[in-house]
Amino acid sequence: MLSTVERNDGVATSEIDPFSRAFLSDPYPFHEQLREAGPIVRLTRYGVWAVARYEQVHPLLNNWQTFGSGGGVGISNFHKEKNWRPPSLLLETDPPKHTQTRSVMNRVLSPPNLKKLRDGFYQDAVRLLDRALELGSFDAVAELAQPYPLKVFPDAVGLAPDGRERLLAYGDMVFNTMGPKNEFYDAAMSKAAEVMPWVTQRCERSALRPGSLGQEVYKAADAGDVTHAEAALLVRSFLSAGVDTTIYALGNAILCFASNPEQWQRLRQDPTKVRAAFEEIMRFETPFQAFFRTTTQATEIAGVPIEADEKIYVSVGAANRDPRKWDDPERFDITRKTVGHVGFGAGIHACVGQMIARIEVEMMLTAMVERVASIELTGTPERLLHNTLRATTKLPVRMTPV
Ligand code: QZP
Repeated sequence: MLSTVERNDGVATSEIDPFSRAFLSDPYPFHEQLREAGPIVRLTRYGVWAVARYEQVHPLLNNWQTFGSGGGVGISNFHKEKNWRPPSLLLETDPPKHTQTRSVMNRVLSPPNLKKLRDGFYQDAVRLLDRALELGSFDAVAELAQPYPLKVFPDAVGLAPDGRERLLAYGDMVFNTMGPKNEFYDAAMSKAAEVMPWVTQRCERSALRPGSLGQEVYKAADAGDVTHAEAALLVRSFLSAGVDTTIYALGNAILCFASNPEQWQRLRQDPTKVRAAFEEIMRFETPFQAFFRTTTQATEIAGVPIEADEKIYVSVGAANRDPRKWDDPERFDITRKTVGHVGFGAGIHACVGQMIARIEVEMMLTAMVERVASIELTGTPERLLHNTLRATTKLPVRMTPV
């Protein structure tokens, strides 16, 4: 039994290991223990701090001055240990550099640029869904959740069709290495030698289709907003951030509806709720569950003194189910008010791709609402064990056409 105890200075400590198999296979009881232990908890297993209550998570994300990203957003501290890849100019960077790169990405991902993608996304969703519906019973991960983002997103970025399965291996590296050097970390990195040269090559300007989002980043470099070398790294951010996250969000979406059939019927009765439903999915089954910040100076949280250059585990997954913030948080309810959920983060690092993610999921859910009368599970879903992502790897369902 893991213990959560108070130190003699009144600070809560816990032996919980957020990267253990037990935690990752069912995080929610552990989230509760972390939230209940106190507003900030020392994780003795790793010598890091943890916040899991909404009341601490949200303001922390809005204070980049004290809770920096330049030390990396995984458990390893880039100030003390070199990372396996050059740091991201967005995710793992603080202002003023971050302000510059973020404004380039904001412009590339502007509403008019994204609007152009909607119809194509919808058509790809319909094509994949119609094929799946012919099967009747199928694995919703293999038929929908995985192939759809893997098609539409790299298309939008401007990648050629070949070799895209490497993006999955790459995403696995990016996200599993935010955890400690455990079995998941090692398994992900075993593919590095094969994958990294490919990723680097695909970020080059010459590899990107004219008119694509990737080319837009290089145009910003032509305009002098970033260097051409930085543009390549910003394209890498697309490939790092935009594949696994949406695949798993979509898998979680289908799982939520398969397990809550009355919610699917509600959505069918009012298809204008597709957007709202996705926000509830992001709250209820947050795909990217937790990340770290590094203190840039000595500070305090809820009266607990924290030294400079300390790692803090920030559980957005736990904050999104904090009963102090949400009524009946364990209930999946597409009609609830989800404003304030931290599934896309918050503050200056809030997901820059959230609008494209929303369009992807919205187009698939819309195609489904039009075509699918009911969704039932025909077997037990298989959960992914992963250092930072919560997802399903197998989702056997039957979808009955309207
Ligand atoms: C991953 C990068 C959920 C986020 C941590 C996803 C993410 C965002 C950016 C990058 C990677 O810039 O490499």
